[in-house]
Amino acid sequence: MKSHKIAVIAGDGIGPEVISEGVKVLKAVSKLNPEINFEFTDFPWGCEYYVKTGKMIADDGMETLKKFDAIYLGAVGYPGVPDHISLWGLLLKIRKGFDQYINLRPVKLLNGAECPLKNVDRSQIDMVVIRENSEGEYAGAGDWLFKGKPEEVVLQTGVFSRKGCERVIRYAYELARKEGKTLTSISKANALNYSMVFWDEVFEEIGKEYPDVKTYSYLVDAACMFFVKQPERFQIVVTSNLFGDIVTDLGAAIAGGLGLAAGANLNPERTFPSMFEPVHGSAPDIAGQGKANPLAAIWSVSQMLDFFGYENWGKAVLDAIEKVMVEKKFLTPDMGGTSKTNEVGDAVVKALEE
Ligand code: GGG
Repeated sequence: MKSHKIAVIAGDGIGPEVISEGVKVLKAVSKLNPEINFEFTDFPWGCEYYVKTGKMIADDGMETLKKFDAIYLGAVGYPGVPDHISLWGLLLKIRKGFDQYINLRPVKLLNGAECPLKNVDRSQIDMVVIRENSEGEYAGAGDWLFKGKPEEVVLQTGVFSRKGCERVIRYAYELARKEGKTLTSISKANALNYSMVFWDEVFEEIGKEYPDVKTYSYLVDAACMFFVKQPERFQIVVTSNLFGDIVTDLGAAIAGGLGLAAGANLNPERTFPSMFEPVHGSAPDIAGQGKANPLAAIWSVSQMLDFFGYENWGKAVLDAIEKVMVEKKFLTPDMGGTSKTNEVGDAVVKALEE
């Protein structure tokens, strides 16, 4: 029997509500296949912990997390704690500290999901966005000069290293080759005349090693338009940290909403644990009311199963999500239903068992 140690950081707001449904699904997978076992350890880190201790994560938190096979994270952010403190203190600290340089975000319109777009072939909204997850505009490089003075200047530097660009772009080419899909790079080289010119050059250079992969390159503004007007143009997408964050929210909007947007933060070399999380934040306005949609958190469990090599179970979980959505008996209010978070989780488990 193979046992996987999962560190659970439910975090803030709706995080604990959605994460407990994902844990429920993992336990169901283990029950259905006793060859797979998960050991869960909960950690209380997040904004409440910050309010009590002045830290988002314990001093030895990263050392502790290193011993796990995966991290399952809910959400960070709560009123009273500035967002940049909560993001940098936990989420970005883990992504960077564990070199999770791939952020894999599927944009796939499942059957049963609402799509706001008219006249599109639903089956054509099926892409995977690979967001560079370790540097770019999220490198934390910058300065705040002459604070409070009339000549005040703030700098936020985008960091694009050769190593950082090459590894994410190569990962994207490999995935496109493996899946026999097209690869689209999203950048903005006309305006960002250093970083994005470099990105485009690396994309082209690496492309020479993959003559079998059909490629496209879009400016981010044009890409946003095509996400909405012709999403069928995109299959595998690779882009920078900031653009990836933005286009995947747009992707969520065309694929059923943020309640269905899942994300995996991968360290492909497996030197460090990878982290799985719903894309959405802590939604404090609905926290504690059982209204939160757990499907994004459950979809990220499917990604975790894929990463562990249990692709058949990853697919089974995704199929179970889709079944629940098609049946429409157990859905949260954001999807037009009246069910509670835990009822949707129970319905996914039931669909998985059928
Ligand atoms: N589910 C994790 C979470 O709370 N995400 C909120 C967020 O703002 N994330 C920014 C990012 O993914 O870079």
